[in-house]
Amino acid sequence: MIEPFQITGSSSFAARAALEEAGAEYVAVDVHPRRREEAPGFPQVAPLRRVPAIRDGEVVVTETGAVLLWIADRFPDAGLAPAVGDPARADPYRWVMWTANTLHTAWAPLFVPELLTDEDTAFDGLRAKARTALERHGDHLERALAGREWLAGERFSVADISVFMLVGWQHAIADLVLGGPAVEARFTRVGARPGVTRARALDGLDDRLVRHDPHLRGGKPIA
Ligand SMILES: N[C@@H](CCC(=O)N[C@@H](CS)C(=O)NCC(=O)O)C(=O)O
Repeated sequence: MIEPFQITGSSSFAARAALEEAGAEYVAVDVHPRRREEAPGFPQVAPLRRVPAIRDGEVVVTETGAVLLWIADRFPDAGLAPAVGDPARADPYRWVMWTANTLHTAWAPLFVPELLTDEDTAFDGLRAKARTALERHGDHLERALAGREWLAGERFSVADISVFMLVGWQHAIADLVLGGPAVEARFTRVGARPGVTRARALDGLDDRLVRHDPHLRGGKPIA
């Protein structure tokens, strides 16, 4: 049985959305964000204590991009990425890696500047830099998506899931908009997919990916 370790409303949303899109059977293990040691098996599966992480028998996968590509390969009939060896697979590789190393990391100075400096007088400067970077990344996405329905080639793939999540986080920040009409249209298109819709409901997120049950982040009330 596949066990995704998750904190509802966090990066683990992408893993859950991919599992739902794949029609996978799984048992989610809730990790409490402030008591991560308590989730059975989590310290062994995720030495850095980060979500998402997946255990499937002897197989362990961490890192959102790796988890997404692994789910695509584990459930080939779901068509969440072109087959290994298909030239069309280059697009999901490219976008999953870009979201992992660029778009995901760009959020950190905005959400958690305290991880980057102890000088709280520097927080506003870091946040301003992050906004500029995110707007630039949004413009890159807008150009890439212009005239195409999905991010990678002609069809939906796991790359669309990670971008959906990372674009959706903008709704937690006032006056921040990534990209333009093409990014927005694709956000709506991905959000309407049945598996993504189920994952949103399970994580307590609305259609803008805004969380309505912060007290349930670890799947249980946070003390
Ligand atoms: N590079 C990792 C980052 C994952 C990540 O930052 N997860 C957050 C939740 S959104 C987390 O668990 N952070 C705890 C920490 O970094 O100590 C990935 O892409 O999976």
